Amino acid sequence: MIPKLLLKRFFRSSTSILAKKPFNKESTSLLGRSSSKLSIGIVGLANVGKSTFFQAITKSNLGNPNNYPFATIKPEESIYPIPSDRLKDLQKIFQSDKILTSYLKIVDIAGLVRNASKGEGLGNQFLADIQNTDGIFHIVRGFDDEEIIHVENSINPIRDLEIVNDELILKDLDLIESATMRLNKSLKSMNGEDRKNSELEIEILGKFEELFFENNKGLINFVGNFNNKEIEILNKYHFLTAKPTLYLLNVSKEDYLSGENKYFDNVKDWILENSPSSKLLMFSADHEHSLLDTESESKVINQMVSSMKNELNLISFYTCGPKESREWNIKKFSNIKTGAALIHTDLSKNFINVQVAKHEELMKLYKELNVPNGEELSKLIKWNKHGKDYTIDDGDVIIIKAVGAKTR
Ligand SMILES: Nc1nc2c(ncn2[C@@H]2O[C@H](COP(=O)(O)OP(=O)(O)OP(=O)(O)O)[C@@H](O)[C@H]2O)c(=O)[nH]1
Ligand SMILES: [Mg+2]
Repeated sequence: MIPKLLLKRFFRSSTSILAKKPFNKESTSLLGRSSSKLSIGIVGLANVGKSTFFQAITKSNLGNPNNYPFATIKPEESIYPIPSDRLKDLQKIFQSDKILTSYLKIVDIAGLVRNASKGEGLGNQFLADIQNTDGIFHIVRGFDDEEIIHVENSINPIRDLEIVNDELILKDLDLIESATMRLNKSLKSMNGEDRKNSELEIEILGKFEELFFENNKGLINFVGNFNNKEIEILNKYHFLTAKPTLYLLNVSKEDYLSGENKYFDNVKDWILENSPSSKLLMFSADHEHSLLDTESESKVINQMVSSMKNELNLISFYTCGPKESREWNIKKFSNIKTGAALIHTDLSKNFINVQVAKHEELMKLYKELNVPNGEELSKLIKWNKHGKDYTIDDGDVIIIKAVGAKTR
């Protein structure tokens, strides 16, 4: 398996497999888990500033920043409450006592080294830790500092990107190989529909494997061309390279504040070539860490999180009343009963109908009429009533009516 990939690397084909075998594009399935409680793993080579970043983003003392590789062993988790201007608006409109933000779970993961998939460094365990997350913040070292050990003994972000990319691909190839073996074994005792399904699964896994060999790129790059069945298989195996990834170049304070870094353009070009659907942001773990004790919101961290929320296909809806205004995250295209279940299972079970107003319309009306509060406003606006098949839209403010209960 591994030599084949490396061989392909030397003879990297310029013609993509997609050009030869177009996929059947009819996709409506979304990549990733349908849960709204998603987690983002911080991934990168050992000792590049992952834990420093983790502490900064979660404003916690968890994690274990230290100037030696493999300071982090077990994954550490913390919650990042997502700041929301919409919530602040809604609190004003509905005169809510408090606001409750939505959040993302952030996970600090042990560092990778070259040949991690073959057991080097901390071995294979943290590749499994990455597998358990829904998205990746991929941290790349872009600061020079002789005091800070680099596991490859020099600063070269492109080499580092290639190492991590290869290790994630190799892990996915392992997953494909073991799944294919397992499926082939069980085929012997199968017939009918089950057999057909397993054969199709083996075929799709083979297609994924070929994509790796032909392109040496993560599966996320091909998602737009996959059909529903292929997305289903992609989701079933939690492939590492199918996770939405945001690349974060960790630079010195000075570079961050001046907005210039000598590695940035090359890193951007590498991402364009190898993961064109991913974004790159420059930040300084050191700088963000030094803001830990201040109240100030970090613009770059907010940018990272909202970008990731987007990549994860999450949208937000709101429940508002005098007690609280609350933001809920949910996967795009979810229906109202799924949304109701997030609030309370009974609301979903006993659902009667939902009344919906849009945040933007509420805000417009609020400004135009200059009415003092939401109770008055709710008499003036038209709440649109919908049944159980309603698809939640980003920015919906909702009131659910259920047998024996009502939100707000
Ligand atoms: N100069 C400088 N040092 C940094 C920066 N970010 C992190 N460091 C230092 O780099 C060392 C490693 O940081 P960590 O946050 O522990 O790195 P890590 O990626 O979590 O490391 P492992 O868990 O061992 O993989 C620490 O001594 C940090 O203080 C930075 O932006 N500039
Ligand atoms: Mg660490």
